[in-house]
Amino acid sequence: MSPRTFPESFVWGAATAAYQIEGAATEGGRGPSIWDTFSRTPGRTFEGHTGDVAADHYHRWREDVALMVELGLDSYRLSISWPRVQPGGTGELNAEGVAFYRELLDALIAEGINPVVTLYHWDLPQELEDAGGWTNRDTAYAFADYARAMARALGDRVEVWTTLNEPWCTAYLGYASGVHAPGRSDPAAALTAAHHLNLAHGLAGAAIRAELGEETNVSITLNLHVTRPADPESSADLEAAHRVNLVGNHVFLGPLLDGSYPVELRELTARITDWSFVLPGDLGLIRQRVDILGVNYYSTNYVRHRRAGETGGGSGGHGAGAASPWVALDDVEFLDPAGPLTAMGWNIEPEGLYELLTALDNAYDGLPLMVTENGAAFEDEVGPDGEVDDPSRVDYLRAHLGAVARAMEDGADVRGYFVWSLLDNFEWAYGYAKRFGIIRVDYDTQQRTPKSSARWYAELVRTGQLPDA
Ligand code: GBH
Repeated sequence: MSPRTFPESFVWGAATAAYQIEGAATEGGRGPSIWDTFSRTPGRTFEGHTGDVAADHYHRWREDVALMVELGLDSYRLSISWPRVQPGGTGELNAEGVAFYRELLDALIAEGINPVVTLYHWDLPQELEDAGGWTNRDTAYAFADYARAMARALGDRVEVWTTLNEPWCTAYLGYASGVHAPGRSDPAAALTAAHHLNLAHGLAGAAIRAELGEETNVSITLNLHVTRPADPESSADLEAAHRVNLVGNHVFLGPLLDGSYPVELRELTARITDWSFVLPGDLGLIRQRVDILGVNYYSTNYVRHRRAGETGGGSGGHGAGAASPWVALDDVEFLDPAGPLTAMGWNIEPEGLYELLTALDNAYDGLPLMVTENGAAFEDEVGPDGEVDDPSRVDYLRAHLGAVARAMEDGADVRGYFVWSLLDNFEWAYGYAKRFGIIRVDYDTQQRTPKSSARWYAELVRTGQLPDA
């Protein structure tokens, strides 16, 4: 097969998130976030790791921008730490925090690197959590105020605003399984949070456009689940996969793009909630024009319907002992992943990305898409001269970019691709034990070393040609 050529306009990028790389948790006037609280609570993260120092990007951002220049990136996807720019989540901005992002964005733009800015990548100001967090409707309004303030402060520097990163994780991992901050396990709270996140997106999109003009690009990034029935012949397993789609995907896609929550979703979850948190007018507020839908993709799920009398089964990667994030799906069993796995234990299925992109293109007729995260953790080994050769990561990226190229050939309007991640970083509950970077970070010295995947990616960015293996 000949190499595939991406269009000239295709955006090549890399992504990070504030809490995962910045460190400086108590510096520059930053307030505490739910991830500070969560990671400092014994037993919540691997060996008690926190983002206190992380990759020290707050102090080393100039060096990190220089690395992006070396890679030749068109774009950099970063997130703003809400508690760094507005410590309590409401009220006065912290000028020092705003200045940090202004300087960073200016440096990127000066190098011709376009910033894609996410306003919320999970680090809610702790004060808002103390008032109920995402279960409190007021949080959605606070988020819109924060979004408006950022549009005002940084608007001329940002081409695409992304409201939320993966509200699935915020709602279900934060409030149902509790493996993410704030660590609650309450299915009703998770569904309430999901709605308030949708509302927050809608209100924020409107606020950004009120501030910067109707034509301003607003996006949201979702981690949509590609779910397969264990037995494709079994109608019960097919129904199980369908329910995962409702609870995992359509709870967001429905209100964002169709203007409603599916009736089936409301029925499925009726034992948990009466959905009275959806107030008249909310669905109109949520359905704003989505200029680009961000898609984060890592892996697929296999599910089967638990037959009567059965209990137990695989943990499906939720973590042994943890509550399930999948509310209202007690009779859906997530199979333990099989086949080639990454260091996260996630299966490697590039075809899932092809299916996801083409399905979105078909369902939403030409909706512009952007792969805002894709990448993998592997057990990187450091060679005798400090070099890191990571052929598994190169294979992963090549295969997934092949899937993106095929989806584009079949008509999907995919505008760009962001590798997760630019740097090794704080992998949430896994702390520093898992490394997703194309650039290695030595956490003792904070030295950065581009891995062989970084050199491979730089060549791809330069040529726009995806080579065969
Ligand atoms: C992304 O989350 C995050 O945006 C990023 O910050 C993070 O570092 C990166 O990926 C790598 O983890 O519960 O059975 O559905 C991805 C989170 C990973 C959540 C796959 C769902 C499947 C397990 N998703 N996971 S399941």
